[in-house]
Amino acid sequence: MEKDFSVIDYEVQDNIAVIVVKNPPVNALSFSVRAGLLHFLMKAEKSKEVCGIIIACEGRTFIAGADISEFGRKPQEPDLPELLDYLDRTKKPVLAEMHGTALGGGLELALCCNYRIASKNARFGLPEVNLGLIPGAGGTQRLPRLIGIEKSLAMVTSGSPVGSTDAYKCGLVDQLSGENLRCDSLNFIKDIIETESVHPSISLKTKPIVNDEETQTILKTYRSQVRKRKRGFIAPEYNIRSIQASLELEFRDGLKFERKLFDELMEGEQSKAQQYLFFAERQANKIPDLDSKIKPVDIQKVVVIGGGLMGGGIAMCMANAGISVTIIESSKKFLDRCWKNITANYQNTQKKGRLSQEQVKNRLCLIDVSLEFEKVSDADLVIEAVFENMQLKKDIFRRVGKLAKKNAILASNTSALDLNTLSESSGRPQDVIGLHFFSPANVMRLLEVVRAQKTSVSVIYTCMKLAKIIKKIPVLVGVCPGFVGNRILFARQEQAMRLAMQGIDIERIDRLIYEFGFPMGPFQTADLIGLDLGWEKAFTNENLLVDKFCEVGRFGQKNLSGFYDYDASRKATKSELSEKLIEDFAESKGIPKRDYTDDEILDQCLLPMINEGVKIREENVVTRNSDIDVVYAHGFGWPAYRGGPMHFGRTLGSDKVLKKINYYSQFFKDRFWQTSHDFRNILDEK
Ligand code: 3H9
Repeated sequence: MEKDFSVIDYEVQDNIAVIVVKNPPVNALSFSVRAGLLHFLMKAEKSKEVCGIIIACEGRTFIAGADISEFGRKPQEPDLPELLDYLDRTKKPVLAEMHGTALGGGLELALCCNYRIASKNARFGLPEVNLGLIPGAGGTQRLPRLIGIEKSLAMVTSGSPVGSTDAYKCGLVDQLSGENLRCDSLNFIKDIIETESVHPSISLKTKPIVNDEETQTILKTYRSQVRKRKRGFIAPEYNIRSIQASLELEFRDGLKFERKLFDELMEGEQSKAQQYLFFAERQANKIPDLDSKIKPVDIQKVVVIGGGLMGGGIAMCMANAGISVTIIESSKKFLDRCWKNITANYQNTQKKGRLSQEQVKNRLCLIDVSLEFEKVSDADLVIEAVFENMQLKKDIFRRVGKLAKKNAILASNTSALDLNTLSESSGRPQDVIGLHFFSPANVMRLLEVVRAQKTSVSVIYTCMKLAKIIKKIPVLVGVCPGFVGNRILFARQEQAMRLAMQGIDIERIDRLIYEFGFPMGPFQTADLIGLDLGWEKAFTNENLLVDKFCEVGRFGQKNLSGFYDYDASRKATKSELSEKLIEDFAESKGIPKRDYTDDEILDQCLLPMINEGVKIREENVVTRNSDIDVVYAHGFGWPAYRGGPMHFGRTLGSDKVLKKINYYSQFFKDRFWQTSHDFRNILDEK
């Protein structure tokens, strides 16, 4: 293939070769960048005029890593290790000039340079673990040799970047730049050339890293941490193993070992699923057919109606992003409770050291609480977050529709009610949208942005942009009962109840779902959500198992009795009463007992989820299958290393999944097992 060097600029200034990567948006190390860098490094190395080299980037960031979109394809040479090997052996001093985010292969490249300079707001990380990988171009061998084992372990196992102050303190960068990064780089390298005859190279560090008892304890601590926090993920342990190799192996052998682990992970299903989710998350931001002329509205003032747990959490999201917010409540008692909850929440975060006193103060200053409904009139965005009662919400929308200023966005946080009906009651349905936050709203990253029939594209666009500002992962969905997340969850919960009624032990079902990778099983989930959600004594349903639990006052964790019994610390134990309730109910419905293998139980819980996902896609509730997977991975505990229900189903094979669903549909004659005619085509969609 003809080499294209247009992604690199090369110029020589005062005997310094300045090599600039310009591969927007994030200067990923695509084939043309690798080839160009190698070409110009060789040119600089050979040039008699050049005494030193700077590698820098144009645009918003230094190199943010290998080009993930090239993964899975046959690599084109030079590959990254080949390029970095050349860089490592360059005789002339090389300085990495970093701004923005130096990530993955980008940081690995910087570690091959003799020196590193960075702007004050730069960030540095090895986030490969988030893609189910380890750094594959020397990161796990060079980083510990530079900054030690403990910090390296923290970086590779969390995947989180460190800021420039930390990076400077630990020696990851040699100098922080003031106002003019390029000018500082040129001065830095010129000084170095004048004062130093030998330039440091991490690969030539002969002093071994201390491998003493303390180091072994650190390794042990990280191992046990990732086992708990990243249960089921393979990559965190591989990262630790590779860092450990830097203690035990000579540098070049360490590189080979790292590469072997990297290749192994790259071939595996977990990394494929996590890479898929990386792009799925970014795809979810894209609204089809968006008119490029539309500009998002600047949201500066938000009003939240309802200061319960949800409303308070939503207000905190806004304040955390620097947006001023007013919470409106109907009584002083509720307002006081709301304020107390919010302050306690912030104080807890402060106690854990995640926020300073100053930050807490600033955030609280942005939150106002009020009894005056009229305050909606100067808001750019009004979010209704009162409890799920259609009449109450309709009344609120009627009032807000009249009071809110022109072009203000009117949002509902409803999780269950018909948004089309609500939007009509406002008298300005084009301004109405659903913003379905998940509890706790200030923590959970998923946001279902619900488009009603008449919602304007500009309102949707603004809300998708706002979601990013408040650090949420937005997914645009249409109106249907339960939207995407709850609708699919309902399908699994229904079938789990059915299994229990056929005599399958609920602990066994919960264990299997937990072992699949969910944080908890269906019955633990039901107890946590509350069995009385939507239940009213006067309208108890004799066809629902959960209603039988409510009738005897078993509401779940909230009153320490549901499918399980709970002690004061909410530790669950088996409940004989619960078993009896299930058995009696099954008997009254004439449900025969059956036994199933573990695989059959898992199939019965998971297949209805995939099936429901296909129907959701068929009804155009979402734009693409991957949107469903983003909802599931970020809001409903589907293990990221399995990609989400649609990815999982497609990987199993649409034929196989359909065959199994058809098999079970002989026994269960209801909508959860009825499939779309187009099932295979829909599930196979990429
Ligand atoms: C690696 O380096 C392996 C090596 O160790 C060994 C190799 C042998 N590649 O997130 P955004 C695209 S693994 C390709 O919305 P932000 C992204 O898809 C890599 N494309 O922006 C999107 O495209 P579009 C280790 C990439 O400002 C656009 O850039 N590095 C890559 O919110 C904007 O992205 C990582 O894991 C990439 N590496 O955040 C870093 N990165 O506009 C991954 C981004 O078409 N990247 N794109 O949808 C990030 O964490 C964030 O993108 C970043 C910017 C913080 C950089």
